[in-house]
Formats: sequence, structure tokens, C-alpha cells
Amino acid sequence: LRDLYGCGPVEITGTRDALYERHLTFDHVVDVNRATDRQQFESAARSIRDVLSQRWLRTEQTYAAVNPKRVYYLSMEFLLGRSFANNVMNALLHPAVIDMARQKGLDVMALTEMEPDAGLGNGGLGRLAACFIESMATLQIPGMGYGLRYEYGIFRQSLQDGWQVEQPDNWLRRPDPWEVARIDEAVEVRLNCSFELQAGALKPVFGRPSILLGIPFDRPVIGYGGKTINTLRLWAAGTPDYFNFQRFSRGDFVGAFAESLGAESLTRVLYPDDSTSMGQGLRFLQEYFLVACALSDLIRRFRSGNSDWNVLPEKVAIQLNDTHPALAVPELMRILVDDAGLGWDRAWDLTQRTLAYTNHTLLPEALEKWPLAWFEAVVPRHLDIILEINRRLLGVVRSRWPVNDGRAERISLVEEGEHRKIRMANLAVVGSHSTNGVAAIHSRLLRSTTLRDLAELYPDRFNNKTNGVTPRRWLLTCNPGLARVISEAIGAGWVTDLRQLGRLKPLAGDPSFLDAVFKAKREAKVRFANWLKSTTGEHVDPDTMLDCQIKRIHEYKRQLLNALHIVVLYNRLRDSRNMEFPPRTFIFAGKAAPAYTLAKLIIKFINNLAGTVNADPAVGGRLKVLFLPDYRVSLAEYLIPASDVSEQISTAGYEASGTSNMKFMMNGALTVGTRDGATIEMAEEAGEENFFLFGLSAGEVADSRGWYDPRWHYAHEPETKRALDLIASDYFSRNEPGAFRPICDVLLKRDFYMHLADLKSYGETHEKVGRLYADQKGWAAKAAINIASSGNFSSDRTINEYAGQIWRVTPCPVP
Ligand code: DL6
Repeated sequence: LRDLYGCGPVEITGTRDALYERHLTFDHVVDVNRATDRQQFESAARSIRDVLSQRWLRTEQTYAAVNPKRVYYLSMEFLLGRSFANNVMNALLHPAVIDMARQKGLDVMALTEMEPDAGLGNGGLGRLAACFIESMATLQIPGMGYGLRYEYGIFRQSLQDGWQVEQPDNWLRRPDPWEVARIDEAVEVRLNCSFELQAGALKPVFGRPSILLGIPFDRPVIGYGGKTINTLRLWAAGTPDYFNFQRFSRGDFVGAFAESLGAESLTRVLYPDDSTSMGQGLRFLQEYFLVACALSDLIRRFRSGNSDWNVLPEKVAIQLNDTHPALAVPELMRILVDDAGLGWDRAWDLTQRTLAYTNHTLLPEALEKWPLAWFEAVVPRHLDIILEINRRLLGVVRSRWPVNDGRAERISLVEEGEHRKIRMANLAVVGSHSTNGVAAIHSRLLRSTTLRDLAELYPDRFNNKTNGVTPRRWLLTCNPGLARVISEAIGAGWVTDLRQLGRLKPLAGDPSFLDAVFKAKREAKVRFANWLKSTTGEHVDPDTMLDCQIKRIHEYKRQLLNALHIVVLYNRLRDSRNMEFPPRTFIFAGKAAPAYTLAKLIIKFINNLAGTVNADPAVGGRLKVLFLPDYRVSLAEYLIPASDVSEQISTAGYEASGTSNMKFMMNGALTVGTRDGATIEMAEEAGEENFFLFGLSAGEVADSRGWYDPRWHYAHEPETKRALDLIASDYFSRNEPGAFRPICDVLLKRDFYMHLADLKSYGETHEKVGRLYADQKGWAAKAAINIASSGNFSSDRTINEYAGQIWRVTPCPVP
């Protein structure tokens, strides 16, 4: 492997084949011919990493020499999924790997299946972070991700009798071949608490200071083409002393390890909630730990190249992925005031100009507010700083709006009451120079509703950055058939410039192109069906329309609307066996937060519905419902290319952006959706005539609060009534009477997310979908227009906007 990336001969002796074999022999000490699939995967991955190591080093050396402005993306979640196929693809090692596999008789598909998903995130927010760091590397931006190395990622979901069961995801049980432990770069984190074993449980003991170690584990982030290899640095918690020798000598063998066990448990598990800020103190500690490790590390790097604190905002941009790392505001102030000895005003100016904040939700229950008492107990100095920021902030507010209309209380960083709380979103807005939403409608609603007072105080700070996804993972790698069709039509430039897909528009009338698109879809459907069969035993007929709703289970995302509509269709099929009806497979997948009882009941309902519908001879195979367990990135990579219909049906005004909507669109699925999140912008790009939009707008939803009554729909829409009556009659819960009563109650008593208001227009829209699907050419033409119109939804575009408008960084090419 000589001079692969123009950085001189790679100083590894032997051929690339030998690399692989050396790892089998020396890492695993196993006979090459007797290696297991997992050993083969690890050795193949390690050989890929070997090839990349010099380039990875060269990237960091270049940054150190050039001293460019760097971006640090702080996120509690990086939902990476698998790395093998993407690393191979981005490093352009695809031909070499195929060649090697052929020579060695290796099955590359089987190898990739050996890699567990790195599920270090809950959903959209974490997957976005993963797309963003890949785009930064592809755009040659000196960027680094900072997160936590959870030993257990998002739980594995299995189904028992239709109910979700959570199992621990021990993804690091076997050594991860990509990561590099940097023990020498560990940092110390000081807390005003320590950990103790009390009655068998680990408890924080407040007021007894302790020092934790943050141990960095680096993962390569390979830009497409392999020119830049940035770093994702994940922190694991540890203690300086592994165990307490005095306690051990006294025979207290368990207690001797209590402190280190307690410390290590800080990064043990990812919190499995995406839309509530649960009141656990451990989460608060995790957030502080990430912030303290990241800031200590980046400030050390900054100081190694710059002696003048004043240039901090010219050399460092820190993006806060939601409020989770918002403690960066007081932590940076503490570093600048206490450690660097700067005056308050100068420190405050540098802090604001360095930090920027992205908001990802309008749901009030997801906006973090932490008890002030926790700050007092764990990070008292940070509380002092927050209160001083607040004192000055309220002074400004009161002098600008002298009439007391409650504004100061709303803007205050402290929510008053019996248990005072710190409002993390307010802290993030006040302590930074930019606050952005993630789609146009979301950014608008942020300004006009959720953060209105702050937007009036700082109108210039608020901006929009519509999300995007990386086309390398979400088209090139996961859908090779379609990628080939596109590249044959317009060349391969789209891989790094997705706007070029627009050149496909004229081909939406070209029968041979449409035929190729159709064939690629069919190929992806067969591939998915085969994969599903081999991994779960479940059968999917590739000749049916695949209609998919895959995302977290939440009332606002309205899986229930989809399920209700299936009940309506089921009733129609039972009435008329000869009805014209394109055979459909409805696929659901998604996890529910373990404590979200109704979401778990929705999963159970969908499974019971599936059981009944799929077994009913009256349906005659025309309708099938599937709930695929354990939704994860790798499952999405098989399913999205195969999908015909993408369900994006949240109550308008509640989905900040959505990102699976974009992945479906670029893979040629047609969207049934509400005017919500980025779906609005997608429909604008494609033209509404190429979308299936339905339902109330966000304005209509807001206006009907106060008078909306779901019973009106029940009383006036016979199909709605019949569907609900069927559910209430225990038709889908014969052995569990009353099981779905809570669902009927939610829908009929309050229906906060307005399922019944939209059910009729949703059904009418689906009728249009069915008619178009029967016209194969018409369908393929719309699919082609959607693919051609998806160019704006690349995370490269989004990152370019962040880079130019928020971070003000430029590429730093690695020679
Ligand atoms: O911005 C990424 C993603 C959006 O696409 C989704 O619409 C939004 O629901 C999600 N937000 C969260 C909320 N977490 N918090 N806080 O995951 O962000």
C-alpha cells in the first residue's frame, strides 16, 4: 500500500492482504483458516484503520502547524451505527476490499453484519451529530466531535407478546476496532461530590469533593475521498486511584472499589429518553462531565498554539447540540475568570463569541430545567457564575422594559418556586452569539412562541439552519443500485455536491431512466426482504407497496394516526373482497422511552393489529402490517432504499425538522406528510404536486386549541366511529379485555395531537397514493422528481451554512 493518499509510502511492511492476516495472527492468535466471522471483521476493520492511520495523524499535524480556527461539536449523543462500510467507502478502499474479499473467499456482507451498531444516541438529534461530523471531514473543515463513550448504548428492543422489552446494549463487549484510547491525554474533572456504596447502591455524597478522570477514546471520522480524517473524541469516566487499598486491606473488598465503580458508572449508560428531560441527577452529572472534559481538552489545545486569550473566538467555535452541554457557558466563564484571571466583562465577551446553540425541540417537556440545589451541591462555583450572569441580564431587561409585565421573570435563568430551577435554554441563548432552529418553520416558531422574549431581547442572534443528512451513508453506501443509476446519468459529482441531483429533473420523462429507477427500487426491496428473512424470519413481499413509518414512538409523531387508518382500510376490505386495492405492507419500527407508558401501549396495539389483520382470510394478503423490532441505523440502511412511501405525519408544529424524511426522499420514496418541520421545505423543492400533503397546518392546530373536540369527528365521520368502536370492542385484544381503552380515551377525550381532526384527509390522501401506485410510470416519474429535488438536504449544505454564518471557519486542506 504505497502512497495511497499522497503522504508517502505507508510504513507498514507487506501487502494489504498481509495486513489482514497479521491482525488475525497477532491480535487473535488464530489460524487464518479457522477464524470466526467476528475475528475476520475485527481484522479487516483493523487493517482499514492501519491504512488510514498516517492520514489521520497528518490531519492533526496539519491543524497544529496551520493553527486554523477549529470547530468543536459538543453532543451528548452520536448515533453512529456501523462504521465498516462507510469507512471503506469514504476512504475509497471499496475496490481494494472487494478484491481482497474475493482472494480470501470472504463474504463482505457477512463481515459487515458482525459489527454492532454504535447506538450512542436516541434518534434524530444524535444521528444529526453523526452526519455533521462526517460532512465537516468531507468539507475539510477542522472539526472535532466531543461526546461520551457510553458502555451501553440505546437499549435493544425485543417484543414479547407485542410488548416492548428493553435489554442492555453491551456494544463494547468485544473490542471496538476503530477506537484508540488516549490514556495520556486524560483530564481531571473536579466535583463537589463523591460516590459511595450505600445499601448496595451507588449514591453521590454531596459536599465531599472528588476528582474524576476523563479518559478520551478517539474514532476516525473519514471525509469522503480520505483527504481529511477528523476525530470524534468520546470520554469515559474513571478515577485516578483504581481502588482504595486501605479498605481492601481491612477486608472490605466491595467497598474498596466503590468510588471507582461509582465514577465509572457515570458514563455507563445512555439515557433512553429523547423528548422528556427526566429529573435524574446522574444525567446532570453526565452533562457536566462532558462539558468539563471537552473544555479542558480544547483549551489546552488552544493554549498550545496561542498565548493571547483575546483570539479565542477567532480560533475556536463551540457548537452546543441542544441544551445538554449548556453548562459550557459557566464552565468557560470559570476557566477565563478563575484560571486565566481575566476580568468579568472580557471573559463574558469571549464566552459569548465562542459559543453557539442549536435548539431541537419545541416540546416544553423536553426543555431542560435542572434544580438549583444540584448546582449548589455539585458545582457551586458554576452556580455563582450563573447567578451573576442572571443579575446582569435582569438589569438589562428591566432598564429596557421598565414596565413590569412578567418579561423579566420569563427571561430569568432561574425559575422561581418552591424548588428553584435553572432554565438551560435561557442560559444557552444568553451565553452564546447564535441560536438556531433546525428547519424554517421550527426557527420561526422558536422566535414567536417558545423563546419569544429572548428573541425580542436578541433579535440578531436567532437564525435557521435546516437540517441535512450525509448522502455518502444515506444514498451512496446504503443504496448502491440507485447510486449507480444516478452516476450513470449525471456522473458521480453528486456524492459531494448533492445539488447536482437537480440535473436528473429532465430525465423524469425519460422512459429508460424511469425504468432504471424502478429496477433499482425493486432490487433494494428484494435485498431488504432477503435480509429481513435471514435476520428475523419475517416475510415481506417485494411486490407490495412498502409504506414505512420508522422513528421514535411518540404521540406527536402519530403512529396512532397511521394505525387508525389501517383499521379503516381493514374495515373496507372486510366489507368488499373484490375492492380494487394495490397490495400494501405497512411497516413500523421505533423505540419507546422505557417510562412512556402510552408509547409502549401504542407498540402493543400495532402488534395486535398486525396479528389480526395478517391472519384474516378476508384480507387475502392485500394488507400486511409489520412492527420490526429494534429499530436502529443499520436497519434503516436496509429499509429506506426499499421503501415506496414515507410517513411523516406529525401534528403540524411539533416535529422540529425530521431527518428520515430527507433520507426517504433521496432514495425515491414518496412522502405522505403534514406541513411540518423540513417536510415543508422538501415539498417546496419538489413541488406540492409531487408530494402527498394533508391535514391541519401549524397555524390551524394552534387556532383550534380551546375549541377542538374529537367527539365531533367521532359523531360525524362513520369510518372514524367504526374504527374506534372496533378497537373499543376488544376486537384486537380478545384475550386482553380493555387493553386498548387508554388509547380510545386519549383519542376521544382530549386528543391533544389531533389524530381525529386529520384522519379523514389522511385517508383521502392515501387513496390518491393508491391510485398513483397503480400507474407504474406515473409513480416512477414522481419518485425521480423527488430524488432530483432532494439536493438541498445534504448535511454538506447545512454544514456550509454553519461554517459560513455561525462558526466563520474555512477549510484547512491536508496536503
Ligand atoms: O434536529 C434533529 C432532530 C429533528 O430532526 C427532530 O425533528 C427533533 O425531534 C429532534 N429532537 C430531539 C429532541 N431532543 N431533545 N432535546 O431529538 O432533533
